[in-house]
Amino acid sequence: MCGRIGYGTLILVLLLGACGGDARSPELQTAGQAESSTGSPALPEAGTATGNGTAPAADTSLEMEIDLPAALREIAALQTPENVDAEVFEELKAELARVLREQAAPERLVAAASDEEVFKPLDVHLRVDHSERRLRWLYELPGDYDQNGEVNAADLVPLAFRLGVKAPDPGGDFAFGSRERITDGKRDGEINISDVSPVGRNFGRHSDGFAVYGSEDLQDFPFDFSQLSMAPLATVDQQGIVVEAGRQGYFELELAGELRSFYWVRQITDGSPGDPSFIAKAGEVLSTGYTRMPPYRQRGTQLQYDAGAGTANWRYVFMGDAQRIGECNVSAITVVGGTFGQSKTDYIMNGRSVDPDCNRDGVVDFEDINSIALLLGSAYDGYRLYHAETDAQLPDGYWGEEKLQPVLEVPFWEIDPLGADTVQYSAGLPFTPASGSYLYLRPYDNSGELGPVCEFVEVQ
Ligand SMILES: [Ca+2]
Ligand SMILES: [Ca+2]
Ligand SMILES: [Ca+2]
Repeated sequence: MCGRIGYGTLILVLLLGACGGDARSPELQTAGQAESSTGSPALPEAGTATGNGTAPAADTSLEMEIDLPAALREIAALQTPENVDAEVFEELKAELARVLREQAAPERLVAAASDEEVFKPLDVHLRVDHSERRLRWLYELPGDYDQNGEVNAADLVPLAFRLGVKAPDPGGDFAFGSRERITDGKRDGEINISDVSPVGRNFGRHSDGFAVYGSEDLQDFPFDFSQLSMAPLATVDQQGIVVEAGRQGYFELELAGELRSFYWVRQITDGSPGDPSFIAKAGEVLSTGYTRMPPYRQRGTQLQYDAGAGTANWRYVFMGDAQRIGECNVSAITVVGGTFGQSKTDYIMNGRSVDPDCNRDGVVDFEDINSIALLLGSAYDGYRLYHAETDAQLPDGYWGEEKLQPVLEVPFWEIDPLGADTVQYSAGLPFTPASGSYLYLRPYDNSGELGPVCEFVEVQ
């Protein structure tokens, strides 16, 4: 649990991306609830793989029964692939047999419990594209080097082909989406005999697929990894994997219905859903094309039309921009650290208006760090104000393509957040909007990106 923390911990957790990212969570009982509340396909019953319905996910891997003689026969029967040195391949086979034998010894189980090679939640590089209504993420099951959804002796073959390959940066990692990333099971930037170990540790494990979750409310994400999760929007079968030659496999889901700000997935292995992935960011999975614009709706602007003054008024809202500087960067945590444990949204710090309650739950705490981690690197340059005469002119949903021309464009820096504890915009409208028409704001970026609509407001 997070609880009270020191400032140094704040930084560490920010870098990890989520509070308690390594925590194990006995969430297996969520499956039945998910089914009853939405009618979504049920996750498989808990504990079917191990007969232990309450064990945390990490422990189930240790309790998985391996038929050692059968596994050793399978390894022995494995033929040396073409173009692989027979001696080297025998060495890999011997190493796998050794890892499995060692693992089968009961006294090794305790040591293995803390072993990093055992299955744990992975960065599946989840990416969302709202305009194309598409969610994409990468496949990985440690030890499943041939990406067929099962860890077994045959996974030595792709390992043998890539022995000796090193990541471009010494000590660095292989790139997301590369086949080498999958094969470097130990995640040390080099493919070598020690990468046999994840095959042994996870021998016999299956990936059944993924459960996909989405919400408009960041509070629904189980940041402490111990809460029961909400019902999945969809489940994606392992058979849906797309594997292109020489690449890490990926999954793609077409997003049906109303789009959400926040998406995450959980891998289902041997009938049990694992910990949630990181929340989806914008951009493509298989390229580096990221957008600066946060893909999450920035709600709570309290946009209003003041008929007497002829102005549109709203407050600046950018979750994660605790400093109110138009972008979310690492120094935002200084604001959270400086107001930690307090319970309002707006503060004056060093004479400036700041906004440390990044997740809008009325208290400044650890979860606000998660919001900052989520939005790190995003920025926008200001707001565009739009006017729709009828609801038929409104964009389709909050992420809909914009067909109207903006009425106003208000750069962020037009308001200096000095002093006032809430950053308020007030902009004169060049016309009088009719009663029953609509006003709405969208954040924009000078590179041409337009963010999701904050809210639609009907003129009274
Ligand atoms: Ca495999
Ligand atoms: Ca390695
Ligand atoms: Ca908060």
